[in-house]
Amino acid sequence: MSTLHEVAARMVAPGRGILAADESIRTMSSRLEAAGVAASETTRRDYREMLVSTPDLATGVSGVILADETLRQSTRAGQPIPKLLDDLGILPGIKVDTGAHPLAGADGETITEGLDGLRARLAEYAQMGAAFAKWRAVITITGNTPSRRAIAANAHALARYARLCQEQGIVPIVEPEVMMSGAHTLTRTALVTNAVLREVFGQLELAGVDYAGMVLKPNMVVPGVDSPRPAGPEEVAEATVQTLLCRVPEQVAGVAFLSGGQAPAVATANLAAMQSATTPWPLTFSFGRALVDPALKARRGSDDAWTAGQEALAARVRRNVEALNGSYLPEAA
Ligand code: 5MM
Repeated sequence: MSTLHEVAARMVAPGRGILAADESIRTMSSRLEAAGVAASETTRRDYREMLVSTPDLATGVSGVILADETLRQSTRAGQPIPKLLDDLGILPGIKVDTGAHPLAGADGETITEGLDGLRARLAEYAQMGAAFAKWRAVITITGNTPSRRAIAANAHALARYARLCQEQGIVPIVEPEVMMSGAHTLTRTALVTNAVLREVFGQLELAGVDYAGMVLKPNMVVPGVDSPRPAGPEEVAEATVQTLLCRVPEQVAGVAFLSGGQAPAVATANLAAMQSATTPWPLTFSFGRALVDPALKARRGSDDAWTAGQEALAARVRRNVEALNGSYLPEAA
């Protein structure tokens, strides 16, 4: 088994998922400010250090996706953050895209950038201890989007990124996110997700990506956030699994869902409902907001609340592990 296969299998090992703590400097700063913390390189580091040093994090978290800034930072005690994760038995990962930018001539659609110079950046990240990487494509649903062109351009970029990662010995997380914003139905999300995954796997195939050495990070198939007809966990699970079974090759190492703005308990309930399906790949979590929002609120920027922040994160991780192992009981959303 190659190292790529081993790392990918570790990322989606039974009963564990991934913590997405890779907010860009801009997003992280605005989230800290919203929690009453003045944003700076130091406060962003302190917040990330709080998350990754949560006691027993490794029992439910196989890997943490970091932003470039965090990968280069050390804890207050002077230990490099990727080394801390490695010592804890958690794989350090790195977000390598440089964000979604307007796609020329398109109606508000975006193309995710970051391919220029990526080979050299990946080589440096590997030296710094990154075991896996992440690239997120953003697909929006409106009356006239997504366009075939936006889907094709983003799928092509994801495939070039993924092949470059594997060339450099890094496992790619391939994240095509169909956004929840809008009033569209669950059926429309299913159709769009199906079309996006079809194009993404077509491009991954063309690029010669080794499926057993990658992890897919898709959206769950949910109705738009403003849809008049919300869907419960059973309906979401059924639509999500059926869509994935249509399009995701069985060799893919695993599927780790993003939370996409769902309330933490809703994302966990949906994940739990999927576990009874028979799929060729493990289904786990790679949540950002659904894991860290309670921790950010609990901490509110005070050092005294460091423990409260860690307890809030640990509680969400525990619930998601219960979702994976079949012992999850519904919570108040
Ligand atoms: C943690 O946020 C990630 C980076 O976002 P920005 O570059 O926009 O700051 C983001 O890619 C995240 O990993 C995914 O969207 C999944 O997070 P959610 O909150 O949707 O689970």
